[in-house]
Amino acid sequence: MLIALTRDVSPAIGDCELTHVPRSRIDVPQARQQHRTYEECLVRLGCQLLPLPAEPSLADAVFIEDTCVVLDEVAVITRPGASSRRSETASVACVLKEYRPLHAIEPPGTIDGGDVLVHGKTIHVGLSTRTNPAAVDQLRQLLHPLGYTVNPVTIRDCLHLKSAATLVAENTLLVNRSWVDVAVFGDLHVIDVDPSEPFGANALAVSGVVLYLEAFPRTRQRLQQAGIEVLPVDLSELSKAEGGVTCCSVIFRR
Ligand code: CIR
Repeated sequence: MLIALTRDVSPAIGDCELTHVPRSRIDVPQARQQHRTYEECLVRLGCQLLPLPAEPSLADAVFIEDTCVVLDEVAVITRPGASSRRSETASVACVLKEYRPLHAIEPPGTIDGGDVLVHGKTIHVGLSTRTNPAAVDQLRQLLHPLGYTVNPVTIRDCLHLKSAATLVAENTLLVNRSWVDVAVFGDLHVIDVDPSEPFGANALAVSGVVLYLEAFPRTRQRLQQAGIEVLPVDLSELSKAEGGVTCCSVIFRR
């Protein structure tokens, strides 16, 4: 059984952090509706929803992926790179302690879950404006005894590693090569985003289906041509806050 941890959209989302997109007005009721539809998709794909209430004063709290890394053996509570987001983790730790032994990244480490790409026992970690080498070292010390290899990855011109690359099948990555060098992933099979859709590398594979933004039809076609089943979802309002499909949930085995 898969659990999908989510958090409702904050009424303050208009004050979100922005790095690579210009600020534009976010329609909060519409963002909420799109988020609910996203949650319904996760339920359709077999997840049991674990929804947290909105954090009225934490603009970015809907992007719950950034607060933790949940593995089969343990959960690691992150220390988000944006100081405005650090208070998001307490409520997540409270819930996750019921499911996993907890660890936490300590200062001076900073890391966002959006930079953490888990592939079996290999954990690729993007060195971004949010994630620093101190956090990578801590992650390695915590997870090496459990048999994980932590691989720091250089990225450029994007927010997180998972803006540049996500897993769409067991050994297949969807990638924007302008933002990450694919050689760092070893011999994984690669599907490139359509050049006209640079933000299209963020996809969420659940139960053999890929949840994917409606906004990127050309890349979606590439996925489908590769035999991948795609479930399109509209998160246009959350995209204005620089969010995608991975960042609105944390999915883990019960
Ligand atoms: C931020 O800048 O932190 C938010 N506005 C967007 C975070 C998106 N997170 C993600 O893709 N993992």
